[in-house]
Amino acid sequence: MKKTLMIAALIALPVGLSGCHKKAEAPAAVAPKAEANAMASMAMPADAKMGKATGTVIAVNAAAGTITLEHSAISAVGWSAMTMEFSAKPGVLTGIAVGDKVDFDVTVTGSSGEVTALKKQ
Ligand SMILES: [Cu+2]
Repeated sequence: MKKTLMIAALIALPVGLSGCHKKAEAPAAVAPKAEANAMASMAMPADAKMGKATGTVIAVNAAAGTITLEHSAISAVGWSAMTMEFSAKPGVLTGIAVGDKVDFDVTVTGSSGEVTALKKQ
């Protein structure tokens, strides 16, 4: 019994990581299969999805490899428009400054996104 509880806690851990796209109706860590299918349109932690969007650069941290973007809706990953921080692939932040309007590609895993390509408009 104790072992089962520990496994459940380990499974639940990644789901609890911070992310701006956490939804109020977030699924339980272990959802019944039928319920999981019904939620196929939601971003699931194990599913990496790719999307494209436009945005305005709010902040750049080249040392940390992060960029904050006020981005448009990204329908491919089910995100609405908002301002959030992304991690960025090495190199994509070169020449990018606060205030730039950009087109970017993003890979979303769970509730976090990584900018894989970025180009000024
Ligand atoms: Cu966002």
